[in-house]
Amino acid sequence: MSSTSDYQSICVMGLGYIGLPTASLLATKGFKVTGVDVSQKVVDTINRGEIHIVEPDLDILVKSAVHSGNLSASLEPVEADVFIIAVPTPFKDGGPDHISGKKPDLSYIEAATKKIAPFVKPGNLVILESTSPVGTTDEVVATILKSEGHKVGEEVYVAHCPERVLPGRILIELVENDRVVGGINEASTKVTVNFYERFVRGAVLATTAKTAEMVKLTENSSRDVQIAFANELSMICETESIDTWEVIELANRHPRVNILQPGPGVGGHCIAVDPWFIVDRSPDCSNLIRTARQVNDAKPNWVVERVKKCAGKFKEPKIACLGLAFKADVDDLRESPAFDIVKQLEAGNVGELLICEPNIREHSDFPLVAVNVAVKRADIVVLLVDHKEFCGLKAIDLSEKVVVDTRGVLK
Ligand code: SAJ
Repeated sequence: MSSTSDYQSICVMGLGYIGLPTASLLATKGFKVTGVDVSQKVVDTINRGEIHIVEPDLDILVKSAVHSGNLSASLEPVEADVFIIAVPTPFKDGGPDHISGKKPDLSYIEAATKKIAPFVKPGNLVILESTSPVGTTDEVVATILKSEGHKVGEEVYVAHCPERVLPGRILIELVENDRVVGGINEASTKVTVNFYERFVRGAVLATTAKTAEMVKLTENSSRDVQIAFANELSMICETESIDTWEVIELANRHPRVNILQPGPGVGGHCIAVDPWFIVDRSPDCSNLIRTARQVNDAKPNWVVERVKKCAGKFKEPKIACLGLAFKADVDDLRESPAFDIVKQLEAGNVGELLICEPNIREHSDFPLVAVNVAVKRADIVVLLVDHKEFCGLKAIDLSEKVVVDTRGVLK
């Protein structure tokens, strides 16, 4: 076993948008990394040096990590110096609860912790990177490890270090961003700070596990509230026939105003999810955070109503829907407002839908059409995602069309 300042082997639980980039980065920095995933397909893909998600430069990194012999994927954990848990924290099934909204599902964290428990040895470090409700590192991870006989805090160190990387810039931000590290005790914090300082160029900031959990939820809730402001503004401006993007651009010329951009809603597995973790634990003090979530969640329906209104002017409307992903230049459809809008238009038989998503090859629910074909055939062009392929559309291509531009890029 290496000493805590010389950890060499890493076991990363979960090979998704955070786990895979983290595992491959560590492997290219010389650590011996085993990435663990529940999907045989994911494991096989990575062991071939290929990837199953879209993220700039990740393909090159994974290929070189696997070919160097420092990264391999597996269905089962192995013994290691450091265990990093990077599994999803979605909602529980069953829909919104009338008091708090939605309840976090911690079963993936529980399962990953139980799975590594037999492989953990004295001197090891267990890090939870998954975004988690306040208390999870202690109440779930440390508690499970204790129940499996580990002397947590004395012999086995446990900490939370929330991931903060932006999809589309993951490989840059994994290294450059400051990191917040909170151990379940001071020894755990210290060991974890030392570990991250070996590969992070940003500052590694020490705090407690609970504070680190709250910091992460605060970051995403703050962004959600600010986007809700922009989305509310866009609905107000529409009723006044004012261009929202011009309003925001001009207002942002004030030295102390910095409004974000409206869109078709807020998607992804982070900003649309994490604020509910705060509301769930503190329902009586989180009115603003809850309301922002509701404003952003209501925006797709507002877009659908606008498209329906436009479609009502045509006998057999053909509607180009540009984009399904939750944001620009990614292939991720999770919690995507664009996807939700297209589904609603389909269910409402609003017209013939010509759906474009240049970042995925095919989708089991819809046939996908090339953007030039869709725009040419369409009466109505609904821009849902500001993918680079759409931003280049020329005014001449759209001159005869009714345009619903939810991102303000087709000026
Ligand atoms: N959006 C807008 N208007 C804006 C900015 C974003 O409508 O002005 C929408 C996007 O289109 C998208 C959603 O918000 O649907 C979220 O996109 P995003 O780019 O704001 O954030 P994510 O979900 O890709 O990543 C966020 C980041 N958090 C913050 O910026 C505070 C990232 O740093 C986190 O690591 C990530 O959540 C996470 O995993 O928690």
